Amino acid sequence: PKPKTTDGNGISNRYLQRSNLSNDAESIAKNIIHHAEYSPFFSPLQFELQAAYIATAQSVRDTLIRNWNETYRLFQDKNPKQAYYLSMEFLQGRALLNAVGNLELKDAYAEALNNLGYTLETVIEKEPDAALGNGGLGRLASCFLDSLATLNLPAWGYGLRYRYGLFHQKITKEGQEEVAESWLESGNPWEIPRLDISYPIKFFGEVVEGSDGRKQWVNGENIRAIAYDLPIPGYKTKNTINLRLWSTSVPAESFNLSAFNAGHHDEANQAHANAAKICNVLYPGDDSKEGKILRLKQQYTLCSASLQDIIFHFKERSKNKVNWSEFPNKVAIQMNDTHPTLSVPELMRILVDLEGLSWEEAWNITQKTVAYTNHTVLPEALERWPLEIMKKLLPRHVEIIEKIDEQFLLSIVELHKPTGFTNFEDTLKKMRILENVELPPWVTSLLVSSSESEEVSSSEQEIDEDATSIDDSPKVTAKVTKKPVSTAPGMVRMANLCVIAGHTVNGVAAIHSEIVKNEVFNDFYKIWPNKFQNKTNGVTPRRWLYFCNPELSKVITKWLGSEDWVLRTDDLTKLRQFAENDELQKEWREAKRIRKLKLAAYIKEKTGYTINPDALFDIQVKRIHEYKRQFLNILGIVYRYKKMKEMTPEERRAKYTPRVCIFGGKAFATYVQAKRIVRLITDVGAVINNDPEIGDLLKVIFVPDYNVSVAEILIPASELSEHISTAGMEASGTSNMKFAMNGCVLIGTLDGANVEIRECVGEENFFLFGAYAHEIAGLRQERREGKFKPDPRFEEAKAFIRSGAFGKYDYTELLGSLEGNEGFGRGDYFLVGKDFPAYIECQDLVDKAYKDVKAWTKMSILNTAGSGMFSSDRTILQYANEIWSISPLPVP
Ligand code: B1N
Repeated sequence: PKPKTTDGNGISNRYLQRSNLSNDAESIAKNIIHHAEYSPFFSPLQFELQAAYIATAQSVRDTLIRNWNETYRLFQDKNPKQAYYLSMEFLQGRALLNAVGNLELKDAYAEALNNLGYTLETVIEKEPDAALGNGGLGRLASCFLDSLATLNLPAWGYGLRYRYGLFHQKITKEGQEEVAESWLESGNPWEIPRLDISYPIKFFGEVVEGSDGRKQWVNGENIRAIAYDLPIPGYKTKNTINLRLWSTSVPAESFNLSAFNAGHHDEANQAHANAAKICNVLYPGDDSKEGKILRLKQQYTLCSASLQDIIFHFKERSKNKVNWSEFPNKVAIQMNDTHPTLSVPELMRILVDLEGLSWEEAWNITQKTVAYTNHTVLPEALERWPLEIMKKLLPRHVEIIEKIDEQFLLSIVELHKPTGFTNFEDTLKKMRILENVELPPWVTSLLVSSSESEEVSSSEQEIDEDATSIDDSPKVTAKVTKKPVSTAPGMVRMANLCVIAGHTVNGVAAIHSEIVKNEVFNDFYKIWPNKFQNKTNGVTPRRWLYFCNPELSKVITKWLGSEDWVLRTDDLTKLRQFAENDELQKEWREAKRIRKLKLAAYIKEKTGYTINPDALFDIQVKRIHEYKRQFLNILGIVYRYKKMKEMTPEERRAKYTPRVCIFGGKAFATYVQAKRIVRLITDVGAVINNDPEIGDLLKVIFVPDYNVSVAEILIPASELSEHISTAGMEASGTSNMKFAMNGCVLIGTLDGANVEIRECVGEENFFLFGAYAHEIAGLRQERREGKFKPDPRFEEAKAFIRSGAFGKYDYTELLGSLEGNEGFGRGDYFLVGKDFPAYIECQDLVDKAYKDVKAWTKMSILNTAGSGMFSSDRTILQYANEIWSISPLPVP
């Protein structure tokens, strides 16, 4: 395919210059009205709020498109090395405030809209979140795009354009209910459909050998991926990069007109329906075989379309002098977790089968091009796909993966020749890409001949030499023992493929990267120590402080004397010298209070509960997961409530600080235990919030449908935030960084980025509790041996729930997960019982600390002051320099 460029190259400069856009409020107002009239989304001549939002967005988009085109043209001309960030998720949130903020047009747009009878704030509220992600991994990708554009780096993002995103969460009396997210229903003014940029994608079919000896993948199901571009503006720069999202369809000719006319309507539509469903939702259920096929189709669509596009640009920029060995000098591909792993066999397929390179050349290029970021150490989250399913769907890719696997075995065998192969089999089996697949005979023979003590059974058989597909594998002539074929199905371990193919593997926080090296991928680390890096996550200070918390930002700017901190967050440390200054402290509290009032109003609107704005706002927002331990939080609240009920009103007031405990987050639709935790939180809230004895001393709120926009309301208003995962299980966390930036004090375990945050903000400004990562395995072992003695306070909290104090719902199954040693339930795998006493004692310290207003404000200021290193600008500079080797290319 030869898609045309859409950068305006074909348009005469004379006319391009005439379309210059003016930035004064009057011209902007005219432009908004122009769009309302001439690019309507709705009924004609309307300018109610919805139409005003769309027209405003279209007007901002004009500037974005101009900047996008200039950036694109510069990249095309200068042909720098470019990074491509492939991700299944991008959690962009809303675009309007971010765009006018980055373009420094916020005041002009506010004035223009005032002249048209609206406020910018109300118009902003009309935009639905682009919810193309589920959590931290997706939001990280979006923060990275903001930083890439801001730092003028040549880079693009690639993802999928899901019609319904993940899901919209409703909170009812029964807990969480999922409904389809309708973010595209009223149109998306930010996206630019590139109907001329589309690529063919194939599934199923077979592999044949062409007359030239090259493998050809033929027949099967054929669809097309169509490009939709979202312009990503940088802050205070013209550079505007691209997030290219793929949508799936089939050409009109695939519509079976004769079947349709014969009344077979569904059959006629089948090809289109099959293609369209690929982009319906993010993470469709994958328990069924159909579900697995759909997920693999999604992953392959992302990888294949993006690679075809990357290669198209490489060729176009090479100007007919394509030199494939230059490819890694022009292209860096980052795989955001294992979801884009198929990029590896797809790049190999294109280079070998379509471009005619040798296997060795292609492998060399691929390895130098791709890099892998690991985001989790949870074994169940490390992707494995059934070999059989993959073979049917992607027959050629499986051949390629098998060959990569065998080449890998060969290289490991070579490496170990000097030391011999005793006890080597298990290591090999653990490291290779294929699981539950017999080792090639030439490997088995090596292993047998090296271990003299091993008995050769009677089931000896001759190995067929031709059975080895690998060209340069040792010829096997010896008689070897054929092990019984395992009954477990063959699997492809995506992470192992990523580690083997990638030139770099990185974790996302210091402690996580150590676990990646020393535990999860230790066998690989031992042979390739230089492959492994750390890139501690970061968040964009534009969206997560400057735009979402304008009051606090103003105070910071005033005390630092300039706004430079928005780009140089290390400057925030200069706040330290004023941390005890009464005037700053007063301004700081006033700024925070404005945001607390806004949150209180939001909570009233969404849940009906009235909260006291002077109470301590204690927030835990993140996906609901047992390892994140929302359960520990709510059990602590249950215990607190019980103790309060046992006291006189005077005792209560003396001991406790008024608190509003706020939760938010989605549980995966099929994750039953997580959904029970949501139910428990809402049940507990329903009782406590209506208990007149308790009043404003304690409130428990579950904010429905947590997303980027909700986070922008919650985080600026927070005073205490909870990051209380079982140590070693949270790879990094990124909301912890946002909270700290907004002057929120953290309570947490020594896990993920908490470790580095605590170092940066100072130990005395962080409420630390709980077991350490290195103790966890031992604690679980103790538990298995029946040695764990639960604290009576923990037993009391659980018994209170069991007593029915929070309604009729049967919590046996949920509470059961905390019991037993490993048999019944899960033997408290996440060590809630172990950390419970330390947690509630730490919370008592928080109560005391909050009563000292001055000391608390100081802690708050020092959190912001120490948060500078958690800007994604810092993270992205490290990726640019240490993984991608790309350099800034600013648009003049
Ligand atoms: O990635 C974030 C980290 O800050 C979080 O600690 C980490 O939990 C998160 C499979 C994931 N890791 N793995 C996922 C998401 C979807 C899926 O299907 C895994 N998300 C994370 C950014 O580094």
